[in-house]
Amino acid sequence: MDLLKERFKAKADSANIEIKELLKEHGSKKIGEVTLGQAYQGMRGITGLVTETSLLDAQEGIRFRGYTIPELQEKLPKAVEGGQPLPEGLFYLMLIGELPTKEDVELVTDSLQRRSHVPNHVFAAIDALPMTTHPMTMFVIGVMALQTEGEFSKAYAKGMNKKDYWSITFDDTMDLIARLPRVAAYIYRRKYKNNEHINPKGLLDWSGNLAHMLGYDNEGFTELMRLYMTIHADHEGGNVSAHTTHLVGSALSDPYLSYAAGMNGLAGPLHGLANQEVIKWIFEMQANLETDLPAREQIAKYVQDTLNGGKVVPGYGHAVLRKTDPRFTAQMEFGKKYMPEDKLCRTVWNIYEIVPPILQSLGKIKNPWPNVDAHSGALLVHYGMAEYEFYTVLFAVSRSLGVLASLCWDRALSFPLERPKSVTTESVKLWLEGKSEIWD
Ligand code: CMX
Repeated sequence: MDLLKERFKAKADSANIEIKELLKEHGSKKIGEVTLGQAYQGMRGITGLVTETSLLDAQEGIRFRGYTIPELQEKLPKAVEGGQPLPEGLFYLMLIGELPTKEDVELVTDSLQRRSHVPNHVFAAIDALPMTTHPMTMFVIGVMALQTEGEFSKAYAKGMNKKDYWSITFDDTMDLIARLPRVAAYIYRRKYKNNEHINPKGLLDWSGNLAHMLGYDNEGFTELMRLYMTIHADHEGGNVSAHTTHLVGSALSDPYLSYAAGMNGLAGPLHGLANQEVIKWIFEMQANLETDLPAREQIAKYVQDTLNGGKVVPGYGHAVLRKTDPRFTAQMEFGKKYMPEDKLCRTVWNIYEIVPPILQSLGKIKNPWPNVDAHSGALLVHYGMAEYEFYTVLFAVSRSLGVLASLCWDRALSFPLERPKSVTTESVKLWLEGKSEIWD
């Protein structure tokens, strides 16, 4: 068994004992009550999931195994002195629960390098799609084509013992994460770079190789990819992509099927697709106003027009967060360090000053502050990647780290099939009229 897998097994064994004890003593304690409003309105505020890899605080933002993003930037091993953390280190932290050393990170990188081969039929499946196909559709189809390489479904068909679920999930997870940069880069080069593909460089780190295969072999973009892949990886368990991966995985669908399902959710405009919507919206604003640096009053009017058109301001608001997203702040700091004069970044910073008070004045928005998607596109455009329909694919590659580390934990902790209760409005009315009991 490889060292990473051995360490994971040891952590999972002790967690299993601890959780068993915890449930024996406290399993019947209530952690909340559910209102009718919550059942109808997106289940906000209902605590009903366990996700070990990260925890979101509405005021403070995300913590990965207890560490904030600035702490990760300080403590995780880096490829460049004083640079951005290697996302392999964050994956190690989410999986094992301990900060990795440089050697631990190398363990992850080596394992991903060894597992990164993508068979030709995956490229053929993507090539079969019209060029006009959205990159996220190509990506999910690429992942589904890769499922032929998965071992979990094959082992299940042969009658695998449930004791072994965690082990094969772990192997599939590592293989899948290793292969995603190649699939993503293939889609990018096919759709936007005349089908001219770039071979992987086997000895590069996971994000370095992604930057290389995309065709952006410069230090700034590579460092941006390391930051990008780190901060988009996980956002606790209730968001659409994480929750869907977990839900589908609970049916013992393998990691390929579960992750593909989650990424179909990431492809929605209220979730991960918001990163493309932000840049599209800003490009349209620039074209409309015929300037690449709109004045504050012009931005305010454009925001008002967007709202009057019955549309959301993309990149603003959040279902849980109630302050500026620290993932936005980390990207703003990157921008201020590497491209302080960039006009698109300056526009993003101006929008940050103008949008929150306007949204606040509407009186209905719970969080007028920017989320992760408000900034990411501007940094990519700076390095020449202006093809915004591709952005959600980058988000998806990063998100694999969190949702698949979580899926390993789901199997290691033997989490059962997820199946909450639903009701009909008819049954709600009968219950309100006292004509039926509360549902069991
Ligand atoms: N622009 C305009 N209106 C907004 C808004 C925004 N950015 N954010 C919220 N609202 C509106 C809602 O649409 C809702 O309106 P109605 O009552 O008319 O339906 C009202 O304000 C209350 O919404 P809320 O409780 O504050 O927010 P939700 O939890 O329902 O929704 C989110 C959260 C993210 C879907 C929403 O803020 C939004 O649509 N934002 C823009 C899209 C976006 O940036 N998504 C990315 C989120 C991060 C990610 O997952 O990647």
